[in-house]
Amino acid sequence: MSRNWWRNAVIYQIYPRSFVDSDGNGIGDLAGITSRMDYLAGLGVDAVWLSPFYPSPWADGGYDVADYRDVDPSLGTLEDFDRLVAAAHERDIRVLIDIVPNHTSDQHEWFRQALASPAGSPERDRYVFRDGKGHAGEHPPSNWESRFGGPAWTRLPDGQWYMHLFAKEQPDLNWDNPDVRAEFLDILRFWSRRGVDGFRIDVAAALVKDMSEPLRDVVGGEGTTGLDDLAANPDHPFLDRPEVHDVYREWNKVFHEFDPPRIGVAEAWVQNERRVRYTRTDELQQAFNFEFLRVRWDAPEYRRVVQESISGAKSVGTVATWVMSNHDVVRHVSALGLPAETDLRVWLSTHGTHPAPDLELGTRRARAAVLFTLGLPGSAYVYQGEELGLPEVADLPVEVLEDPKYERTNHKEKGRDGCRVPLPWTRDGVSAGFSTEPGWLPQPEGWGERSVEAQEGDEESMLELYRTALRLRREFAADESFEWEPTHNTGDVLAFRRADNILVLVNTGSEAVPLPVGEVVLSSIKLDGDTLPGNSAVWLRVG
Ligand code: TEU
Repeated sequence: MSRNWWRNAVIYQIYPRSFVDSDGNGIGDLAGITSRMDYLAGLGVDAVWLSPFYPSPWADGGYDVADYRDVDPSLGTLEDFDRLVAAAHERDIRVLIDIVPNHTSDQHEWFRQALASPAGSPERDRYVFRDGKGHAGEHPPSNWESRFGGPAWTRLPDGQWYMHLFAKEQPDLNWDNPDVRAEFLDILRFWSRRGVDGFRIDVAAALVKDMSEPLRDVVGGEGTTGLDDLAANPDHPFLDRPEVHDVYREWNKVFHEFDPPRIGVAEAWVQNERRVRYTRTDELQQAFNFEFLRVRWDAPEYRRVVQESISGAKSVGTVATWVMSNHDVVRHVSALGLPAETDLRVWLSTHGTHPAPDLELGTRRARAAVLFTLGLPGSAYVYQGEELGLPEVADLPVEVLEDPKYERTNHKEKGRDGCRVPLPWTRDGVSAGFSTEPGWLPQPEGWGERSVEAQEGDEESMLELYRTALRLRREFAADESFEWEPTHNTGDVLAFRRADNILVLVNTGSEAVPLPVGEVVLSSIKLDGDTLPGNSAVWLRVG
């Protein structure tokens, strides 16, 4: 197995509860994933990344882990996991798993012990406990806020407060505590020995906090864990501390105890120049590049992002990564069908009705987007269902919502359930082939028309476009060269060369532009004549 497989890999994100259900409980599971390994191989992905499948009370979709060395009974067993890995490896598909080191579930053994132990005890020191401010300690120790809304501190009956950057069921670990550090090294070894090829590291930038007393408040009120705060607070008390890199230097050593070395992918919502530090040669291998989620369908913006991402990655010897969707954001078919200035959170709170997304336009752009991102050098991430062109299900009835964001924001934000609706596999059936039962989230009317069955063999379908693009990409992906093509790379058109003879063109404008001379390898739309229509993309073989 090549040691550098990840440098040009297409990595497919599986949200296990919504992929496919093998045992009829309405919840997707590991055996379900194994049963679709041929589908994944046929799609042509190099690796899968599994979102958490560990025992969990599911207060945050499994990102609240109660036991890092097991499988939640509703999703299977460790033996099922081993079978999944074996089935993937037989087909040359690597397996990455999600590791959640910033916080545990409040049902984790350690947190239960902490609750049962007094203030100042070693059990509490594994988490972030503090006395409150005010004369009876009735105020939180600092102004830090939870990412899901409200204070990042919850008070216990004994008067102490504990910190949680996310839901109160997700207490933050104390990364200054040696037990915590040792525990995660051991967890990495546990899964590496089971054959896992790498890890996606949740909230990678927030592990280490500056807890020197008195705790520093974050400057600027609401939403204090975002990127903007890093701009306002470059020396932020809990985001992107320099000390967090020591953690990844230790992890890197563990990765190299295995052959081939395991890899780590940082989920770090920080600016480009800060993010690249996570991928220095003695740390992690990749970091998600979320810039495409922040700028929408605009060639000049994309040009800037591509330029910065590629040169940033190069400066530390790694490759850029490209992300259009994941389990936390509005599905991009919908996002790209909305006016660019739409605030997607506000849009969600209108149940997706205001403004109404133009799904035809969104789909057309999503087809171009996949030729764009798969045409770029580096590693691309595909979120399950985007290959089917699934839109966001923004009108889920509020009773079924599970995302803690909905409650924590007092129903102001509808949350992330709409991109987690179970996949449609067949035209018919109670849950379009996802399960023999209704899925854990309801699928909208007509979901089966977007299924794998409905698209397979249809040349015009999103699924067949992804399959063809993934197959053809292998011709040039290993060659990391990238060059802008100056004569065409202007205005609404992005134009770049790969591997000397592949020219990628993306037209984000609405007007057709002249098509350069070359042989069409693949286009996002049927081409007639010698122009590239608006909102489309093409790969050309040129001299
Ligand atoms: O997300 C981290 C994170 O910061 C997100 O809140 C992100 O900023 C937001 O969703 C963008 O809209 C990770 C996981 O991907 C997410 O599912 C978890 O809820 C979170 O960590 C806590 O573990």
